[in-house]
Amino acid sequence: MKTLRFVLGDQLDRNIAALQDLDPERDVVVGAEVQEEATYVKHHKQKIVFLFSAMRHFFAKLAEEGVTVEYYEIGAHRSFATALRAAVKTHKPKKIVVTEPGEWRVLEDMRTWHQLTGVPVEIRDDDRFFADHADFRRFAEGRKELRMEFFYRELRKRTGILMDEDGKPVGGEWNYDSENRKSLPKRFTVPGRPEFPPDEITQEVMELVEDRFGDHFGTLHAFNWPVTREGALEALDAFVTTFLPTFGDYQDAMAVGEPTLFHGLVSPLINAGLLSPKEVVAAVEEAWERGDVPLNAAEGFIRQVLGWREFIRGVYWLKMPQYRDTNALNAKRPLPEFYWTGKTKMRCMSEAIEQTRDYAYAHHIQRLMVTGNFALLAGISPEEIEEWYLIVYADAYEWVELPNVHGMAIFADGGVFASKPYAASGAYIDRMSNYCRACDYKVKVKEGEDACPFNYLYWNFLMENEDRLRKNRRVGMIYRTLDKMSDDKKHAITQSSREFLDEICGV
Ligand code: FAD
Ligand code: DLZ
Ligand code: SF4
Repeated sequence: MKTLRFVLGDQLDRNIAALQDLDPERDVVVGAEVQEEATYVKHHKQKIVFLFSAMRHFFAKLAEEGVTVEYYEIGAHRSFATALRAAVKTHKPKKIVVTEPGEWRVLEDMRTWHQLTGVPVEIRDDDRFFADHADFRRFAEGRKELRMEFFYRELRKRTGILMDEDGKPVGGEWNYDSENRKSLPKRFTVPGRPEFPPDEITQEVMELVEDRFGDHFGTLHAFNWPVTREGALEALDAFVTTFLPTFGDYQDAMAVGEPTLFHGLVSPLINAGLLSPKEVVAAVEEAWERGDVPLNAAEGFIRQVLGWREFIRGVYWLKMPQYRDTNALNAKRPLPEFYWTGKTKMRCMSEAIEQTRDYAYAHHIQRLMVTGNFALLAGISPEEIEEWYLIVYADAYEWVELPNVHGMAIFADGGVFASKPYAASGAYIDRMSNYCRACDYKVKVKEGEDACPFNYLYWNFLMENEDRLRKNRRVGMIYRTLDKMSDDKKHAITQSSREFLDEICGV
């Protein structure tokens, strides 16, 4: 029976569910660059170049294998649905097979494809993940609070990853988080990354992206993402060999002019299918078994992929579609213009935003404790800040972006999985970076013109959200400090916050 297998741009894995029983003699594999996907938000130019180029390489390789490929370049079709209809008309398949998409919006669309084409559509589970939806539902059932740590332990036990033979976690602890928070020494060097100069295909895509999506955020001059399976494996190998040994210690650190430090830079590659999360975790575990990397590095990294990545996906599919509509802290301020330009005197913010513009990348602590923390403290509307995160990173897809922003960074879900908002004053950023030494603001000053805005916005946030947060067990302590503050000091905080927010947001 002739089957049409539709593979999306973030499913570029030769073993993706929809291709597992591919009959190269009879079937046709379809891929499509479509206007709707490229513009439903105005993705960073690097994200589109990365994905279109990776798609073109992936489908060309399938064709080299002798598979019949129908690949539509951008311009041919507006949407997945129109591309699919055209492919059905040309190839007249008896059946369509797809892998479930990463986003709710696309799943809803997919569910109409049978009616649209008149051909039965089989939607297969995406088995690239360690856990499926049922696993997470079972985990969540009956729990008042969802915590990553417990899901992570379940997956460790089930997979045997970093487990002793007697069923105990290696090293005796489940989690070495407390050994992942060193600040950087005064002098340190970050090794060079492998280079992936744009080949002919990537160059062509770069031109068309400038031409068609020239008004999108971001620059292309520093584009250095691998766009093939071979390139992705080279990047993984370089990470494990050169960066992973130091990753554990400095996972939460930040430094001026150092956009990537010792991080993996693998999320766009994993999310698009060029690397499988299972092989990435295996490579890291093997490096630890060989004695090449310390346990705090291996566990710290594996916790991110086996723990956070799986857990975040679970939350997304458990809670969607209502999840994105909550606004627990009633945050309404518009996104300040400097999120697009980087033009702000706050050095931590300008560093994070400018590197995001140039590399479509910022690491976790920059996303959470700099741009995310600022949005939380300033009360930026969830819709606006979520769209920003979905636009600006090469790894951004709603399934992973939304819980990270809505739940973790801005607490708009009211604490579905975070026990308290990740709110922090300038002292945290000062401890974890050298940004403050290079900033026009003074991190030790609490209010007034020279004061670090994170300082007064922190207390202002607690005052603005007192009704909601005072009863939170983990925040309650901080309110006791606030209770001891003089009225004059509180007034000065409110005044500084009002003037600052008025200037940057207009409210
Ligand atoms: P490393 O620091 O080397 O970490 C290793 C891997 O762990 C990552 O590649 C990623 O696959 C996984 N990982 C780590 N933390 C998380 C997490 N919280 N959720 C899911 N996976 C995680 N990640 C995305 O892939 N797409 C997003 O759109 C995204 N948006 C985020 C928004 C906010 C506000 C925050 C706080 C985090 C977000 N993350 C997102 C998670 C994390 O910041 C990125 O995965 C990470 O920075 C990618 O860089 P890396 O590969 O160098 O990661
Ligand atoms: C992100 C993206 C972009 C920019 N363009 C395409 C595209 O043209 N064709 C495609 O198949 N996929 C694209 N993607 C990825 C999809 O948006 C992604 O598959 C869905 O969001 C589901 O995760
Ligand atoms: Fe950021 Fe405040 Fe430090 Fe400046 S002083 S870098 S605004 S935390």
